[in-house]
Amino acid sequence: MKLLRRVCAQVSNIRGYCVRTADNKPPKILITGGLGQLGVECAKYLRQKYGRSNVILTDIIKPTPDVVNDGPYIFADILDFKGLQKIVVDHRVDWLIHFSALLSAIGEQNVPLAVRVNIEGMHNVIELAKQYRLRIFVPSTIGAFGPDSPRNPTPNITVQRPRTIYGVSKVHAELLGEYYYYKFGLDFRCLRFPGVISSDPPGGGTTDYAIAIFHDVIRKGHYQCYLKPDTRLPMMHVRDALRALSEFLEAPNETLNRRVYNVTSMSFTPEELADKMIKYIPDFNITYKPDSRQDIADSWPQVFDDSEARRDWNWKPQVDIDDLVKLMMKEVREKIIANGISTSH
Ligand code: AKB
Repeated sequence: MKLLRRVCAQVSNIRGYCVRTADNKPPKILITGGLGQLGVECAKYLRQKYGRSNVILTDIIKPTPDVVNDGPYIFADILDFKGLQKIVVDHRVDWLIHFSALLSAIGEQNVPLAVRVNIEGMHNVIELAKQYRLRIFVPSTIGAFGPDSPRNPTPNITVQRPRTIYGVSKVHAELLGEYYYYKFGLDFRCLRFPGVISSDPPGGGTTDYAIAIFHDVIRKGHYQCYLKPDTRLPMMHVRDALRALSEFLEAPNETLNRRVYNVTSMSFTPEELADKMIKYIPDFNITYKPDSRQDIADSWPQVFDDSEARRDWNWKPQVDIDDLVKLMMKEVREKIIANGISTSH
């Protein structure tokens, strides 16, 4: 382990943590946007690996008792640079996971706010990471591509001309991160995720129909889909997403040929997903009423090529569509019951 760390540090001018920090302790990890779609689950996952007190969840929202009982939770506003500096110093942070962002559909409803949160917020965290030599992870998305990109498959490097403010802000984050890597040696890491499916309620994304469908069908036996039945999009269960994030964060720098990688698990359409769900709830009913989210989906990749991630750091998805439906049926039902809501199935 000692030798590996020394090799990591030597072959690169980037601070080589290789799972533990230079002083042989687990990394201290700060998560922004902690109460969004991935934060709470991500904190749980990383706390199991690195210890409860080593993962600090932050947001500007008042947390539920469950979140507070799980581990450290503090207020952090990504638009307040000084406040962020204080947290990094006080808690001796090593790694920063920057989740704060408005997703695709919600971003279109409030572009000025999306610019502030997604673009100004990114400026703050990247400067912070540079100043304090943090390893920084920023998620990107299939939404960083647009109608001029090849859609099936979409390779790691290709034309990126997104038509949503979310996509524009993510291309900006990718380019800024790469620039800081080449210019300052910043250990910037970024994965382009497909639609991430978890039992948490939908959070304003275009791929979120694949979450909402489980909540509505289990509660009411019916779902009205805002995308056409044959709209194919890349997807991933949160379990694979968190494993990808964690394995990528731990990958030694010298194995990485890029700072930004595509990752995916599967691609499906609303119709194909509904067909799989019938096995669990035979009499449920789905109708289709496409809205403005259809235009967004039509400009996004249908099948994502993640061969570079598989080659460089051994990425391999584990959850396929059958596993995903099985997991979601169980997890969403449990969540609905825990919240005291009645179910029709
Ligand atoms: C969205 O739909 O906006 C997100 C994403 C694919 O990045 N889930």
